[in-house]
Amino acid sequence: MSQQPTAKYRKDYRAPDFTITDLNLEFDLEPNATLVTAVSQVKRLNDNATDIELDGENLKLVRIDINGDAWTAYSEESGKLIIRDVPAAFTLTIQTEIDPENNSALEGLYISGGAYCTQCEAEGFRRITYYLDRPDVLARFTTKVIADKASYPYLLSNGNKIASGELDNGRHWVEWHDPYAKPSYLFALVAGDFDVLRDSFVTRSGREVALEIFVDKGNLVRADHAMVSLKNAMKWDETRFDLEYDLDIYMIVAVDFFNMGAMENKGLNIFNSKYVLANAETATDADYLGIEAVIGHEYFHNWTGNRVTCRDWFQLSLKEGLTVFRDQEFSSDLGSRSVNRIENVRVMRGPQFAEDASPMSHPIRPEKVIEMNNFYTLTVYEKGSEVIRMMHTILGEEGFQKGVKLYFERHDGTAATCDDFVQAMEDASGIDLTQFRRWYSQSGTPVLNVSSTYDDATKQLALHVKQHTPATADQAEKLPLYIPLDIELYRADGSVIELQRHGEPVHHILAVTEAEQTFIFDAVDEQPVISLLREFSAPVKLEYDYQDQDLTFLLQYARNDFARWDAGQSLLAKHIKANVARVQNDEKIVIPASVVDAFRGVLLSENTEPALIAEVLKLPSENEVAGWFDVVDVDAIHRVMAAFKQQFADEMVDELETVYRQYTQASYEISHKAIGERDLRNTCLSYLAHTENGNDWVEAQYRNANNMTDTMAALHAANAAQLPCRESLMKHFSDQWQHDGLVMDKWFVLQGINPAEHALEGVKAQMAHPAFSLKNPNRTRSLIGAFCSRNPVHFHAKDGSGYRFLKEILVTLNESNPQVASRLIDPLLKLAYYDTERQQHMRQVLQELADMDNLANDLYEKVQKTLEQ
Ligand code: B3K
Ligand code: ZN
Repeated sequence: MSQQPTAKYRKDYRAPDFTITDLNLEFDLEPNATLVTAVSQVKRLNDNATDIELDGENLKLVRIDINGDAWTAYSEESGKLIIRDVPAAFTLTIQTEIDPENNSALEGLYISGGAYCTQCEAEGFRRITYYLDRPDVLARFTTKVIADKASYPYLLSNGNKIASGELDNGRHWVEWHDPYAKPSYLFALVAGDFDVLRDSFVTRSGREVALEIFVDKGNLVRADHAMVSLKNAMKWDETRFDLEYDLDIYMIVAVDFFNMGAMENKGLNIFNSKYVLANAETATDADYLGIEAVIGHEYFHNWTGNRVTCRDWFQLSLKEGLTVFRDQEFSSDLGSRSVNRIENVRVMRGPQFAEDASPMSHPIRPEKVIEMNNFYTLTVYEKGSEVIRMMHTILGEEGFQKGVKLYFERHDGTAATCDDFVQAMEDASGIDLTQFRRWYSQSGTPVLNVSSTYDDATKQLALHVKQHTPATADQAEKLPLYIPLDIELYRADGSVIELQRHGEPVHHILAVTEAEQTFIFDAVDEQPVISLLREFSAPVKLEYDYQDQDLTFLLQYARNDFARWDAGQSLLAKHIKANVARVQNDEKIVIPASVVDAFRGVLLSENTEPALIAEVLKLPSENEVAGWFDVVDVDAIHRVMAAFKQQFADEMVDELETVYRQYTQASYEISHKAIGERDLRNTCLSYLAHTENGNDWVEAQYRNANNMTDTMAALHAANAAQLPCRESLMKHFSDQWQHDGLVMDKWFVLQGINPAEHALEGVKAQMAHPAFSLKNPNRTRSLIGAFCSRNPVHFHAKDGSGYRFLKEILVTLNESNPQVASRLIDPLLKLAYYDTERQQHMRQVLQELADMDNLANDLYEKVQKTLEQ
């Protein structure tokens, strides 16, 4: 390892010595030599400071002026420009030259498909100019963009357009002004030639906002759903959160080369085209829902992120946890609340719990960071949103909204902390959240152990609740948390027993605050069935000794859809775990008929929403199952999950066939009802594929499909069941779509998760496919990412071939795009959960990475933490 990167600690936060109130930027765009002129109005905040330290990376410094005169008292150090002996207030002009064309890291200013675009969060602005690149420096930006008019007719930046003009040699310019002071990470610039979808939105107070979506030429037909989603989001934020948009224009640009989903730059969102483009031929229902969620998410950031931003990057969850909560509520209000909840909980229990048990474990407000890009995690986002959701549960919608109002009253236009948010919630509601704040500082997944005793003589039920959080890689000591525990009691006839104590009603959300606590309920007239952790009221692992008959009862009778699904999951978990043990002891797999019958009951249930039936019938992923074990036996898990699929298919074949036929759809419609029905039908197909006539079912669906959802469901089924038609259908699809990378991503994923013996050879071969490129993050994630993170049996091949393959890819991406590399490496971090032989192979490739002399900080942080374990 060449040089040790330095870590930053939350406790070391210091207010800046200087601030910048106004920034005038000028970009003279050239692919290899863009000239950036940045004129800042600088003000000293700390009287003792004589030198100003600016951040900058990969920049060629052209000149520095202070108040119009050349300034020579400066030095350039790695990542810094230190200007000495500066006055208390001054105009600072810095000119730098950058090379967007060779910027393969996709951070700062780069070129995607012939258009210039930017990505500045978290610390990309320093690749554009030397600046105080930290979120607590808020300036008003004016940006002038100059470029060749024929190639780049659209020149965009944040705020409102204030001027434009023509220059000699075919160049033109446009100037933008953003009246809202913002940190540099929210800056954006786009220059290119696009098709534009235009619309408008009239806000509640009657202001008209122009809406513009910029897409690659020819893609206009795929932008409608994004526009509808945007208008829905604007309306929803007014209705539910009382928040209105604040500029005259809102622009979204879709680009093909993008490291993540999208970016909330003020007034000019830049999106991965995956989250903009959709029509029936090219996008699945999941894509449609993903677009709605991400368009909503970025729009909601305008208040939670942009109007109130983060004081420092340790506070990232202030904007991300809150905004994820808001986008989840948006999707739930527009679609099915229970299905949304189920999907979010799957992410928590699968990959988030795994992250919290890995060497990268961190609280939702991290304490120590080497590479900030490594902390855009499921913990900060999804667990962060669960923490907001718990406050919502504790305060109720009304109390929560009062808290949000107070938060904006206090902090609009400033950079705030997570604690500021909790304080507003506390002050608005009068509820003491002192202990609750530990959710911000404590990492790891708490375990909630519940047992119950029922006294038939006194008609009392006692719930004994114990909580503990196992030590994590980053933190040994854990304290009891404030855990809202949502419960319900049922009689054998399915009716609900009201909770009461000493004749008074008791709220169904219990406040668990101690390491051990007992809750007693009176007048419980019979031994009840207890529904626990309803709605996943806290991000914890629940332990309760459920009998099969309690779970089948809840699966059938619980009044709450989420609780029904959850009972089905617990029933599966019990029998999956037992069978993994059987396989390991060379015993036969046993799935009792009563378990299959319980699921058959749901499949045939007439008063259950089809979307919910589909969710109930989906088996947990092999990754989620892996998370239940201290030592993961990928092969045993795979065999058990295959056996469940096969037995469910064999024993329910008639019912699956009936339901599959029942939901045949004549035309394609994007409504939540139609999406749910398709999901059920395609879930049936995923089982039917494993039955005698599987090949016919799947092939017929593929041939008859009039939309991408049904096409992909057929391909998925053919791939998963390794049907004879797989080969020809895959070829047909690739011939049809090889010109379209976004569509081909779906096909690359199937190659990645191919269960066939030769999966790795297939993946390697597909890297030569004309539609594949390691330079494109979407392609890389689809093929390589799917293989490494969603094909456990082959990635974890005993001979270490999967690990060595990933290492080779990481060595390449380490130089070209370390952010993408750092996402791909995650499966290797879970090394401690595998057998000695696999651990040795994993350790070896990690060591080889550690020994590289140019390892990027992104990978360094993860490799080092894992090897240190
Ligand atoms: N705020 C951006 C994520 C930036 C990631 C930087 N590596 C998108 C979002 O969360 O909305
Ligand atoms: Zn976000």
